Amino acid sequence: MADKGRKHHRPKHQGSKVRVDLRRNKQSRARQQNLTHDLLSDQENAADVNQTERVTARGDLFRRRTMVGIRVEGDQLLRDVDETTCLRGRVTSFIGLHIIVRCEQTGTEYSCSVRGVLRSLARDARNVVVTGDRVLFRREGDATQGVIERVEPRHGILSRGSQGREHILVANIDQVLIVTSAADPEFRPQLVDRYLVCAEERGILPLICISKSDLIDPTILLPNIRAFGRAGYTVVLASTRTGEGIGRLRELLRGRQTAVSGQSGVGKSSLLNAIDPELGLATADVSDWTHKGTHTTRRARLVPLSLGGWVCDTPGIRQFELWNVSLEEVDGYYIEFRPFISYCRFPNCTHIHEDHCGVKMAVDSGLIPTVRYQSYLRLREDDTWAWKNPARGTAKS
Ligand SMILES: Nc1nc2c(ncn2[C@@H]2O[C@H](COP(=O)(O)OP(=O)(O)O)[C@@H](O)[C@H]2O)c(=O)[nH]1
Ligand SMILES: [Mg+2]
Ligand SMILES: [Zn+2]
Repeated sequence: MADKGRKHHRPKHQGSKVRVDLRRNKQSRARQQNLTHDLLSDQENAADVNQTERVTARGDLFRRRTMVGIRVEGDQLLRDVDETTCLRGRVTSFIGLHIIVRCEQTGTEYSCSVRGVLRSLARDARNVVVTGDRVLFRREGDATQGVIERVEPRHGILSRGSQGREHILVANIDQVLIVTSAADPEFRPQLVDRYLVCAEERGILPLICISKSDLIDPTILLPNIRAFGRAGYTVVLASTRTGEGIGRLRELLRGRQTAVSGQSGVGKSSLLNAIDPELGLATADVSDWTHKGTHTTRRARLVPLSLGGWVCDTPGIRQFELWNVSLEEVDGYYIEFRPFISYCRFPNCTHIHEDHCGVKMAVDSGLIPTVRYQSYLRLREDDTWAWKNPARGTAKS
């Protein structure tokens, strides 16, 4: 599905005039009925048109039209808008049908809708505007209302697969703070490894925080801390009770865009409150546990730090998956395996049962920490994981 959408939206040539195939309004409306977040402010710009209709082999009806004022950046189509009449802002959250945009200049929050034409330009109707987007918007309606006119190109995307399609949780993230508690809930280094694989695949810098350090004698964690450290990862032992590591985390988060990942109850919100007391995030039981087990899709929320930068601490982020990683390529995301993979005799070596395996030799000689190799084996065996599998249609090109 994602492939198809992209193909049909590929422009025919670059420049200010671009031939684009647009989903027909009717079709996208039908889809939007299930997507409460999609606003139906669908007044298409009928002005810049020159359109024909065309039916694809699959029977989908597309309008083909020449759009004026569209340029191509990366794989996105950008609208030219008059920037002097627009404000710049960041999408911080979604409340019901409204997109909350925080103005970059003033810090004021606006409740926005989306200019209809943006839906047609988006590669995927589900990700027209997402949390973390940098947007140009125009004030319209009362003092705190606006319309999003353009979404700037994204980087640092965290997403998860849903019914075989990409669902973007948050965009424009620099780093992921992976939090696991030393105890209560029990220390789970394999979970950290999974988040590491996801971050590596996305090209987002991972930082590891072992929280609640006050609950244990840290020497018992040394093998794991050493393993992460040797792979080149930053590891911070922290406690909101003793204050250990809080200053360090503050420096790591200052001025950056950070998504916070980790199981419920490991102390993510408490850590963020310790880093920036002005945040006043809800902690413990209430906010997290009441929603556990229910299937309400809670959208990500982005919060500005008083020290500069933004953080995203939401349940959805904790579930981002390896949906775009295939079983065969996961070894490449255990970054300390990389130098040894070239010594494997078989190019498709799984590093499990093969002879002459560079990875296993490195494990035997202590060059790759055993804890990381064991976690690799467990990750490969886990069939609950949503591996990329073209046959099931979860692949993304
Ligand atoms: N012992 C100890 N408990 C903590 C620490 N930080 C948070 N907690 C407790 O852990 C529980 C979960 O914290 P919370 O921040 O809501 O976790 P979140 O679900 O990851 O956001 C709360 O009861 C906190 O009081 C810590 O450093 N040490
Ligand atoms: Mg929390
Ligand atoms: Zn091998």
